[in-house]
Amino acid sequence: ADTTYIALAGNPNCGKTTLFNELTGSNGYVGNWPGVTVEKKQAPWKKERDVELVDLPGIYSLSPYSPEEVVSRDFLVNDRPDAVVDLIDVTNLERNLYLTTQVLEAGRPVVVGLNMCDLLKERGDVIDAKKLSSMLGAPVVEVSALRNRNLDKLMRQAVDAARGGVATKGVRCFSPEVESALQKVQAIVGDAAPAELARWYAIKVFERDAEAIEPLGLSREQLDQAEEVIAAIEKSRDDDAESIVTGERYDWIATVMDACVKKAPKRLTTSQ
Ligand code: GDP
Ligand code: K
Ligand code: MG
Repeated sequence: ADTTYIALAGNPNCGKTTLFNELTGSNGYVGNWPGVTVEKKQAPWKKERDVELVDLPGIYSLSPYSPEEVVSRDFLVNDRPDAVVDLIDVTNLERNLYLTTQVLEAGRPVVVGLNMCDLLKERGDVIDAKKLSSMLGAPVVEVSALRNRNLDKLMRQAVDAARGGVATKGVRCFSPEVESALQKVQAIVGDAAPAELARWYAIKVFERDAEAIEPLGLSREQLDQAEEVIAAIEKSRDDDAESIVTGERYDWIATVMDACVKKAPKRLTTSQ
């Protein structure tokens, strides 16, 4: 049978190495990603040897500002794993979701693992995983990599998603004004971008991410038309396009936090 490739993505310290070692028995191939001194780890899932896990570098974003970010997005967008497990440290949910909103746009089937759920219990915080799943448009599995909880379930869902081959859509996290600009840019890019990556590339063009859009080989005319759309919204917002995108992602994440997280009431402690 063909090998099924599943990438593990997540912020630094979200527990990716713990998960990778637990799933693979940790005796996999370790080397560097081509051209950079960023560690690459790859090994089969110990329960199904034809499922290959690729541990991506820990990152906060898929922008091009560090070798780790470039390696991760090149792998997602160009090498195209069959599915992605996006691992989230649930005790830092708000910060971790920033990367998640971008991973969901990369045109691959995504399953979200909510890691460190054992710590959540201690704190008394409650996450509505069903609601979170519906807002993200992707399956969400509550796990603990350290305590080996629900890891088979996470992998089962990832393998199913990989073999189903249906790319996750990406969330509608932008305001109507920005959304309409993105639609215009997407139309300008047209079939220069593969269908599964149409939205990904529309956002990258909007952000003027030259490195990301280079493979599209857009014409001068297409770039000028896009620039007109981008400049108009920058003028109306008095902000640059990249900051607008970042700001709206965080605004959307705030609504997700409101809808999905119930904090434990703060206990008053008395000193004695
Ligand atoms: P990475 O940077 O994403 O590779 O994260 P690591 O796997 O190195 O984990 C970071 C820290 O979180 C380590 O101290 C792990 O033991 C701890 N950790 C990982 N998963 C869990 C979990 O499910 N629960 C708890 N409580 N700690 C975890
Ligand atoms: K670490
Ligand atoms: Mg690690």
